[in-house]
Amino acid sequence: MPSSDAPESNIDGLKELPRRFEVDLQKLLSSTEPVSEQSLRALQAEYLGKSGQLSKYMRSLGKLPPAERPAVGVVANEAKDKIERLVTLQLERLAEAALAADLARSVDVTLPGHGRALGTLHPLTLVRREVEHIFLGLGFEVRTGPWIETEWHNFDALNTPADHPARDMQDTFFVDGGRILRSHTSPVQVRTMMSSPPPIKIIAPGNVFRRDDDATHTPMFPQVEGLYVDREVSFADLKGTLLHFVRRFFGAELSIRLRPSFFPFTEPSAEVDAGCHQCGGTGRREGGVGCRLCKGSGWIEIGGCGMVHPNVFKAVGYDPDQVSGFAFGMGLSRMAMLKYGVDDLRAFYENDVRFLAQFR
Ligand code: 2NL
Repeated sequence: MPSSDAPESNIDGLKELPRRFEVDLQKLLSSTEPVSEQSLRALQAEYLGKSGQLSKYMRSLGKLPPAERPAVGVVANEAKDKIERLVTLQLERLAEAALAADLARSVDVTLPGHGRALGTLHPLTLVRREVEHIFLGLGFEVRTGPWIETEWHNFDALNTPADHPARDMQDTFFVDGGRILRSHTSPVQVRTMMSSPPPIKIIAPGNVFRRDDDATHTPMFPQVEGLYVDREVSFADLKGTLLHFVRRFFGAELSIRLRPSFFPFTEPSAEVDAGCHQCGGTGRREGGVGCRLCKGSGWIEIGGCGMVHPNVFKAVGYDPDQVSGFAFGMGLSRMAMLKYGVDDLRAFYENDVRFLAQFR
């Protein structure tokens, strides 16, 4: 806020300049807004800047008789020095005030720190680890293998003929080079049997791929299969193993039910049901309403199983007259839905942290 109009080229006006600056400075300091380095510099520029007041005096210097010019120059320099000293003084005060405010801040060192929020394991990972843990306790080893497989390891070795519908383009993903995305983890067991002699006692957890995509199917889903091959392995061994697993995984009171079924790679074959955890196997909710989860049946299907087909043993070079074995397979997302009471499969694949953070 310069306090006058275009200055005269007179020495008195020039001498007045620092005092006028001081008046403006006082106005700035007493204004309600806090003084900043920026506002001080702006005021300084009004006086000493290129188009500031001092420059206007200097431009009119040329109109003076040459003899008077040096004296005016001296006054101009004094005015400039005075204003600069005033600005510097205020800047120093600003810095001191900032430091004092900083030092006056009190810090409560007893407050708790800002801990880092830890991530959580995905529910499907938790379920896979739990399944692995239970079978490790029964003497099974965990084996994994490639997602991209040959048709032979995924189908032919598993007694699944070339004209079987599962081998159709509609059902299986075919990739370049005549390979496929494995449709189950059975090829892991096939590879294990081909590379080592019996006995074999393994589970094969991992992702598998099928051309399905709707409310109850995703094109990729995690599975776990198990295989036990030795002399005289029986269907009773299979039942005992599955019952032990279901009771450790879902609850000690539950039973299992095996229903006759068909798989090309097992004979006989069965679907595995576990007692429904929602209604305790009764099929009814409170008030007599039918249980929504098991649709009133009291049973939930968790997978399939059977005795390894002799043709599978022949394909991997085992003698079906010397060994027998059982195998089973289950979908891990289904197991996770049942265990945690999740009613939509897609929740596992949407990566919504509000959902995922519940599994701590
Ligand atoms: C299901 C059914 C099953 C197998 C998988 C198998 C593996 C070999 C030999 C024989 Cl190497 N069988 N696996 C057997 C029966 C059922 O899975 O519903 N899975 C989700």
